[in-house]
Amino acid sequence: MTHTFPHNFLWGAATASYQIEGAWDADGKGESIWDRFSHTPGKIEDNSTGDVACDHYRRWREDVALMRRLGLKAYRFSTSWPRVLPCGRGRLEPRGLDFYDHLVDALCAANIEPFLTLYHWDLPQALQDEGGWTNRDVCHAFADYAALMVKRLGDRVRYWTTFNEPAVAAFDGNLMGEHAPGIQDPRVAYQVAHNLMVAHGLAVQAVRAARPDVDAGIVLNLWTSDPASDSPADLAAAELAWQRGEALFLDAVFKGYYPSAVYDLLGGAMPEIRSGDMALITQELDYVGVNFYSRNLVGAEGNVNPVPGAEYTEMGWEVCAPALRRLLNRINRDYRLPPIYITENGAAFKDEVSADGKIHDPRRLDYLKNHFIQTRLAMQDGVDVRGYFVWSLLDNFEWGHGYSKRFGIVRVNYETQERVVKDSGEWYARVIAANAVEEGQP
Ligand code: IFM
Repeated sequence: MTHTFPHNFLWGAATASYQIEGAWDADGKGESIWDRFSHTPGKIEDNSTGDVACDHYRRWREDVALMRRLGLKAYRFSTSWPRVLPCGRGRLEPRGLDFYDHLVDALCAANIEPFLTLYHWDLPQALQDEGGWTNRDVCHAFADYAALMVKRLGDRVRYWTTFNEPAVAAFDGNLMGEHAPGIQDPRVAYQVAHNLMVAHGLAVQAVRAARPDVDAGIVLNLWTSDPASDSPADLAAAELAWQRGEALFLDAVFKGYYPSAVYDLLGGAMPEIRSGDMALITQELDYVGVNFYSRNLVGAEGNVNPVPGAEYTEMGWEVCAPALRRLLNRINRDYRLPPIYITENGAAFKDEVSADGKIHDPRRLDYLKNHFIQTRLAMQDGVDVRGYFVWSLLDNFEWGHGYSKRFGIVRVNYETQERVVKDSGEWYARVIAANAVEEGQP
């Protein structure tokens, strides 16, 4: 069976600045919290850093040529705040801004729609030193940075995402301490979560004030919480997990309040919410990005893990494509949403380079194929999905896991920086060319 997509469906691939750029201190770039964190011994699984990563800062021309060869219609990337504003505010580094300017020009010349994210976790360290996202001044600094970027690039970049995955920035970084800045404090984490929302609202306003003609949105990472059984206890546990996790950000952005389950959880430890904050947070958006990887199977006794018989990726995440269709239908039912883009979806598997020099990665190919199909089915259910970005264009620095997890549809040899398109990448190019996915064999 063939699943054909609408003619203007935006097929793309995604990356993020710290994960691919390298050049961590080149051309006047300031230190980010991820530079500081990865340079701290013991923080990254394989003791690596993003100092060089995929050397994209120097190889961007080659990378855009690769995107063109794959036929990508869009490229989602993030800009590094400290590359442009080394201290987060004040002195501008023109070489940093020029880098993004040239990248955007090259994308436009290649007919690839730039889809820009302003914050994919690399906060300037200078701002962390002022309290990071717990400090409301940082929210205003972010809005100023957003305005600066949109003034320079808004004539060519239509899509402006404020934040990538605020949940991960807030909780992995400030509750679990597994991401930069490595804090483990629930009070800090929830204040960061709220302040990220405030910064989102301020940035949307700043982007619109600078250029009313661009599209503004946010990207959320969403997992379904599927009940382990139909028992009332499991159903309630699954719903509670959804309310405390996903609904925390969805309700704030699209309804203008936090779920009561979050108030129940935190009680007197709720973050400081100033008058007017919730109205600020719930700005009309032009799109919402959904990053989807897996689901949680939730029971009253805890999560079911591993799920018997299920397949898992190298991240330890269950492969469950039908959950994506359920997720899209649920958010479509519960919220008045703008158009949706799947802004990330993909899988880390152990890749091997075969004797023929190729990377045969059937599991990644199948993963993508099944998620494309589930998305198309959700669209037929009535969900307005406009595009899809595979995570990731390139193998890259997978945060606390370093280079040990490979998500790319293009392999990166970190010794030589050679790029080799994997089978999944070649297949994706065919999907884009056909604007359709064939069920069954590739
Ligand atoms: O690599 C990350 C990305 O930066 C944000 N979303 C999830 C990906 C895989 O973990």
